[in-house]
Amino acid sequence: TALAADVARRPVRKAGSEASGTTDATKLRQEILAELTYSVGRSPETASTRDWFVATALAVRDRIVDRWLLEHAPDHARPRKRVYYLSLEFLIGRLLFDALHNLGLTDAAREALAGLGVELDRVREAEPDAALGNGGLGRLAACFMDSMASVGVPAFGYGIRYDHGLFRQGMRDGWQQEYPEDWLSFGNPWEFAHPEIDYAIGFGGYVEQINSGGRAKHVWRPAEKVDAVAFDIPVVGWRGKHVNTLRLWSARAPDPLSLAAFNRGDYVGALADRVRVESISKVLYPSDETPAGQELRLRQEYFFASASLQDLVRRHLEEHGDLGSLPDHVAIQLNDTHPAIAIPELMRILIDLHDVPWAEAWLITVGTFSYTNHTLLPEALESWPLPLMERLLPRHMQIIYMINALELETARGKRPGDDGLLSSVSLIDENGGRRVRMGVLAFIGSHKVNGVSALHTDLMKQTVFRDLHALHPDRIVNKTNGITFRRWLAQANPRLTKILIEAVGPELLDDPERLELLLPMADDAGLHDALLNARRENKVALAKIIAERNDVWVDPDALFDVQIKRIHEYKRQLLNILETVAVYNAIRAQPMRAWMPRVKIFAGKAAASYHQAKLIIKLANDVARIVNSDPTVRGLLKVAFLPNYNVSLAEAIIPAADLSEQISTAGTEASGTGNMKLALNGALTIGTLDGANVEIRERVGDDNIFIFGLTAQEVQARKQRGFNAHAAVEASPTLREVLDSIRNGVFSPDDPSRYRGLIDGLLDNDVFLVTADFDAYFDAQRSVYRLWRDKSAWMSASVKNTAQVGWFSSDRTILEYAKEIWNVQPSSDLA
Ligand code: B1N
Repeated sequence: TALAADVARRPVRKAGSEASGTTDATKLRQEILAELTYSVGRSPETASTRDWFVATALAVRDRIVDRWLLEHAPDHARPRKRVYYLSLEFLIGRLLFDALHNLGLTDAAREALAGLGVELDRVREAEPDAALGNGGLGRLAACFMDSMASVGVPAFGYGIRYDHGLFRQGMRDGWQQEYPEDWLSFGNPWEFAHPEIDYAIGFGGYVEQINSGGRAKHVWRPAEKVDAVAFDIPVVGWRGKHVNTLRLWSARAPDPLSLAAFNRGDYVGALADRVRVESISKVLYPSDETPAGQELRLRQEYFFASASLQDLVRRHLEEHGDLGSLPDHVAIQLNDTHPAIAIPELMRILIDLHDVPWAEAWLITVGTFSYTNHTLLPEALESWPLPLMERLLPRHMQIIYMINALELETARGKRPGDDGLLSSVSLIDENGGRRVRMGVLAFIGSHKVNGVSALHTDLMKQTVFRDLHALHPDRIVNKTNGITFRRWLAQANPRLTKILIEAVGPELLDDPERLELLLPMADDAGLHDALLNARRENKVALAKIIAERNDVWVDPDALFDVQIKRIHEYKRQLLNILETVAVYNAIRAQPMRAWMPRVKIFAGKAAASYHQAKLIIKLANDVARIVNSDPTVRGLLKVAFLPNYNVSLAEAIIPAADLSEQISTAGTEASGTGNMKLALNGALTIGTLDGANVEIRERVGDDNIFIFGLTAQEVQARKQRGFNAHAAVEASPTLREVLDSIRNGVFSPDDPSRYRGLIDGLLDNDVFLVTADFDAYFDAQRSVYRLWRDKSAWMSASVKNTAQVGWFSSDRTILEYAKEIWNVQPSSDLA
């Protein structure tokens, strides 16, 4: 088209060439001013920090758009195979520094704004966090978007544009309070609304069988329709070479209001339908590895899966004409089972709408999809009641039955007479109310299924997917998670980054494995000094945040011991609190010993309905209040639970951490990614042999990590034997004293019985083996102290951590997916 040709001819603005530093700043300054004037409608004299943020974001966005349009121009070149990353969560956080850093414009923007009397760092803080995710799973999707654009994998991320992201966490009296989050209230300068890109999404109704030329055809007649409208966020990769798209769907009612009701004077009723329909994209489910289970959640899943499939099928037909070649040009990655309904949806599109025969449709489907599993916790495995599925998605349910029948037939052929196998690989769970198992659906509808760390992938094969693995032995593969170093090193920790670049060269930014060049300098006193200074500045900055938010003063020279992640029993924040109390008791018993000053820092949200997790938050806050105000302790031990953990707070805590707590019960944490971020920034890990900790240890070496506790195998064996917490407590006087003091109300004098249930429950049924691992953990913490005393030994271990975790870059992870799952060529591989 003429437009496309015009776009292709347009010169692409150069991003951040080093030589043009000042001119870049001058130009950017003019562009920011123009945006402030003509897009925001403000003068520099009256502009608020938020106005400056919007103007800056718009100016930076303009620089991304030319390249974006060019890459998406229909006649740009033969389109390469594309990846579609389907995820109910994208925990992207703030975007300004991502864009500036990747375009090489951070310094220019600082200078440009300074020239306008505005400080870039204040502008940065004016951006709300996009918290469209709960934790690791959502943040992984965000890191992957950055890496796909950086290594040049053409990709779309597909998700939901929630009006309200994860709730804001407040504390009242030490109890978590949930408040609505409102990231869109001042608009979103990064997004492009595309009201013209919309798809009808059906729900309910019935399936009609019609005879079409002697063949039975199924036509789904939904009772209800919702429109899915596209909002696009451009995702620019490192050095601005590629721009991908994050396309988020928003629900819109086909009929905005009932005029009949309105004219009757029923103003609420006039909008009722619209409110109900649009509730689909209202709010993110805050449950993380705890079941959501409600109908609205299933509606969200189908809504975004269907919109995304309609969109990519339309694009494919425009470009290639027929659907038989779909697997050659399209790879769809399912981020957990949340979008797994896309599998029967593609089958429906192929069979019902495009008359593809079943067998061919199934080959196309399996060739196109792949699925990532993120958890083995039984309560987190999705399944939907049959009656709900039949009511909401009657045609999909028919297709699921058919898939199941054919799969069971194959299984029977391979293992005649093995009924146990048949019931375990069935799509329908017959125990306790019939339900559709989304994990089985995702598994059999995919050509590859991956776990997120080596240990997790092994456990998948041995436990949840044991029988499916036996039937499809080549399907399960491992793809150990990764993190984008651009955000988690360069942007979050500029002080450390500067030192690292001085030590190993600026090529580090393109190739993180160059960090290994640090190894020969691991004992260099000059390097240690530089690193200590940088770390201390980061700790002073964090101490300021702790003072502001918690009204607690902490000593930047103390050991900062951090556990930051969702609050969950399997992650064992409780184990950490018990050790804190043990140290407290020890200080009180011998106040005059030479105690190492230490700060225990916690942050994380609990699912609103997860009472035990919320009680653990309260306990951390109760312990903090008693310990922090005890004159005997004299500040040698401080405890701070920082409220409202999010991506931005993580960016402040991680560069200031000395010790990283990764202490989940072995076999429960699929991978972890905070563990990687902290090790990269030079914190030493205290952790179990769980998830990616295992691979971190392999890389940094046993001497530079504090590993303790039962292994996954031992945990399994202990549970089989029937673990008795009472015996473990009897064997440990320290633990006994700790549990007694909490149980008896030492930390809850206002309500002495507050923790009786918690402690009795632990003794009764210690599901996550907190008591079994306590002594080993306590001892490991003593080894931490011994190393901390020797500053140069500690710093040497810290350098060896940073130096040897380059492999955990999400660029590496994405290159593995591209090669072994998606069969796409990253442009960084192209000649
Ligand atoms: O996914 C991360 C891993 O690093 C973590 O170990 C893992 O716990 C996390 C239901 C989940 N697993 N499952 C979820 C999230 C939301 C939800 O509604 C489950 N999150 C993980 C990345 O691989």
